[in-house]
Amino acid sequence: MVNIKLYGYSTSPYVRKVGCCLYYKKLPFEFVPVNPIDPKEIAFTGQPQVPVLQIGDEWRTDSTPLASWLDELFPEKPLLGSTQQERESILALDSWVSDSLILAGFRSAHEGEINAKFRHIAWRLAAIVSSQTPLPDEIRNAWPDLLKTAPFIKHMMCDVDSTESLSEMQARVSLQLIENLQGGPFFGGRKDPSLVDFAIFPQVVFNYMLGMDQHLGLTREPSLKNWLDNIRPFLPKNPLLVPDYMVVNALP
Ligand SMILES: N[C@@H](CCC(=O)N[C@@H](CS)C(=O)NCC(=O)O)C(=O)O
Repeated sequence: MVNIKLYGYSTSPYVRKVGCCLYYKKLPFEFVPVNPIDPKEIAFTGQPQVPVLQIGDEWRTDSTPLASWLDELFPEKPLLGSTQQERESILALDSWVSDSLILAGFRSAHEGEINAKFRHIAWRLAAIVSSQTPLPDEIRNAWPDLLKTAPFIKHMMCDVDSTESLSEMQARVSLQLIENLQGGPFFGGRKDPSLVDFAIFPQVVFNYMLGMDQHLGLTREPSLKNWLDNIRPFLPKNPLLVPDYMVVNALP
């Protein structure tokens, strides 16, 4: 079996997405934690973005093209379906995940008021990063402000539709999440999991499992609760690329 390494930080939704794709395909891989402040672990790539996936001697970036690369090399359990039509509808939903679901998460980090809850989440994120790439105390302490000023998050904000408020966006995303399930059992009404499920899953459970949200809001909606039950058998108990001791809430 060829050597597979996934470089990244577990606080990145895109890194977790690729991790879940690898788990689904049952491909053994090494997760190499990257320090987001000083990403020396990926210096060999000459660029700062994670995830980086290395298969044998070749490395590539960008989660969706990475999923496509995995399908080319390991066609069993396809992430992008088996026909051109399936591929197109999976890619359309995957774009929604990036442009709406994930973007809304970054937007709340960027626009959210720096109150006690915001600091709690930010410091917890810093603790998660530090558990794998130790950070100096002053950096951990400054994490709430660093989230506000991170250049890549600022850059992502260029894609936000400023005529829609953050709370309107969050409400829209929650409704579209249910719509896009299309009755399940997997996203897009598919009978098998796809890239879309693995882009969504680690995003919607992360804050709950890592102790940043008290409730897993998702499970209040019966169709999403069913989906969670459908997808879980395809993944390990902790597919979030964090050490087990950082997981404080198991899924119900
Ligand atoms: N389109 C990329 C986005 C990846 C991305 O935005 N990664 C962020 C972490 S969540 C990153 O590496 N930011 C640091 C930087 O760009 O300097 C993907 O799908 O993989």
